Amino acid sequence: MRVDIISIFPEYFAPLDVSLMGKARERGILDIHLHQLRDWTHDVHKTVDDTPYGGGPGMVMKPEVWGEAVDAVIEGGRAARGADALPRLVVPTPSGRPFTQEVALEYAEEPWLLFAPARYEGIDSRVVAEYGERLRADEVSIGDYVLAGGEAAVLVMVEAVGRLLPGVLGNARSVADDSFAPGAMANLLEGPVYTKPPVWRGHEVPEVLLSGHHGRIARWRRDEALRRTLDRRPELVARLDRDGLDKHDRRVIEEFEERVDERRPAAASPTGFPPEVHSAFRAGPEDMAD
Ligand code: JAH
Repeated sequence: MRVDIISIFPEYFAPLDVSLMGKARERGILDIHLHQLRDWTHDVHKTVDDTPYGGGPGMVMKPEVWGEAVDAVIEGGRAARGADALPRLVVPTPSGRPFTQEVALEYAEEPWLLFAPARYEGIDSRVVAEYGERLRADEVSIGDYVLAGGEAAVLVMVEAVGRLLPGVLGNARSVADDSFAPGAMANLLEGPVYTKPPVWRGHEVPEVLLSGHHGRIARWRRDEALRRTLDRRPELVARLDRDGLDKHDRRVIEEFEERVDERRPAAASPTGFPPEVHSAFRAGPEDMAD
């Protein structure tokens, strides 16, 4: 996969030389090209921003500079990848569509991504309007908080996508098991994990994990994943596919709700839905040991 990044802080991306992403680049799986946006300015001050139309605080990034930069990077990529090649343009912004594991999997299928992280109050909106007519242009958010610029969001996305590329993770670890990966554990957080020693500072590893009983271990892990998700992300449980829940899952959910009633008597249902909604969670695979 080719990745181009245009930024006024290309040095911000030094972490992409390290660890898994560094290895993927060495091995040619990830072909990252960094560009200094100011290279496409024409004035002595290398100006990239101007005051916002309509007034208000802060500055907005000028469309002409971004337009020349994106055009040039597309031409450069085409010289390497063919005259018909077009990148998918990704602009991080707090007002974007959520970047989720689903989006990461979609981007991992793309041969060429072009990231355009902004500073100040963002890029003149005509830039995404223009490229939206010429290629797929996405405004995406990695979470509901405001950064000082889009660079950190690009680092997050390149790592989330890069680790999904064939050959980046060892065969020992499957991306199918990830929290938020489609499959059996879809929409469940991963539960706790342990390694040696079996007792550390008086804290014991749960007995079942030492039992060697693979069916019971799989069942316990699913129970812990469900309990953790109910506690930390109840809205994910409310969205669970009913066909993915078995009788045992339903018992775990009921027991959790009873304990919530003890601890927080005034608390609403942790899923945010009334009890009758939970009766919708009926029937499902019975393929795990009780
Ligand atoms: C802030 C340009 N979703 C996280 C996120 C993404 C981008 C930005 N902030 C937060 C941002 C300032 C300027 C982009």
